[in-house]
Amino acid sequence: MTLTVTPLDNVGVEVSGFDINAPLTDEIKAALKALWYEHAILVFRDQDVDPEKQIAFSRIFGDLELHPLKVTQNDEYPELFELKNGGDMDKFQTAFYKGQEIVGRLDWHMDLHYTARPNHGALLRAVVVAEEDGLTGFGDLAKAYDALDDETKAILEKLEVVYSFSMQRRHMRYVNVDGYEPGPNSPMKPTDIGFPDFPDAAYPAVVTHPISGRKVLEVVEQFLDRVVTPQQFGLSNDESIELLERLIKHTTQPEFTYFHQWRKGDLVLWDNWRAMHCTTGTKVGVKRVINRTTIKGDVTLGRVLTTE
Ligand SMILES: O=C(O)CCC(=O)C(=O)O
Ligand SMILES: [Fe+2]
Repeated sequence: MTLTVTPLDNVGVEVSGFDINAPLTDEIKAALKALWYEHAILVFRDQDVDPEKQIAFSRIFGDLELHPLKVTQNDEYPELFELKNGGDMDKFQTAFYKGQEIVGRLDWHMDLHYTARPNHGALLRAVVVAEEDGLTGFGDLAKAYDALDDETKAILEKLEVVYSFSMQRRHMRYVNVDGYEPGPNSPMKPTDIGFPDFPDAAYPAVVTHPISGRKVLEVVEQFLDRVVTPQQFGLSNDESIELLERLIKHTTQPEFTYFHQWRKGDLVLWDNWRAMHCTTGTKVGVKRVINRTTIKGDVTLGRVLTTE
């Protein structure tokens, strides 16, 4: 097997020459892992894959983690996290965006960011492809960091940013809530969907990737709340808010993002220590099923806030 990489639109690569049914030698495994660290977002097309193969393939990249949201676990394979649109869960996942009812839209985020110990990564497999919409977006926060000017890099070196877990989008300070209305069954608090609550978590605004050593801009819109004690670093609250707004605009520019349009047989793997992701959601009634495996985060990148 000879792996070839082709850049995607802006960030990440498509890996071709890969067949999940061919023997996965140590050499191939090492090459896949190296590509994961080099590019953060890997797309594999036309794979003949089932749950067992997905799980075995994911284990190349580390131990797997079971998601805290048990209701979305597959009955037969606890390693599989099922994301479903067009079924029973729709009513909890439906909201209004500029008057349009959308199922399962998610803002830019990193998985388990609010715990201070994010997953290392995850692999998505399209089981049922939505006939329209249902894209997954990925953003490379190492490339976004590299592109910052030196003055901004110097300010960020000293700062920490806080993520505050909440269920309601309108409580999040840096997501765009223009024209947004929650749906009638949108969860209002974590217990509404059997989710635990989490205290705030702070991260260095620039996190050094534990394996590659690359600098990652740790500023992602979902749950982002504030800079820790900005005055201690020469910033007023207003300036710290403007800085975060500017950084969110920066990271979500097309040059740092890629939107994956799903086809049957697709696998997409990302490094959750470096890349953020989002989903566009689907219109009501559209079926979409994605199975996800999660690579455990074995490094604490942030700190749980007990004091600031
Ligand atoms: O449904 C998707 O496209 C991705 C959902 C997501 O955020 C995740 O799997 O972590
Ligand atoms: Fe996610």
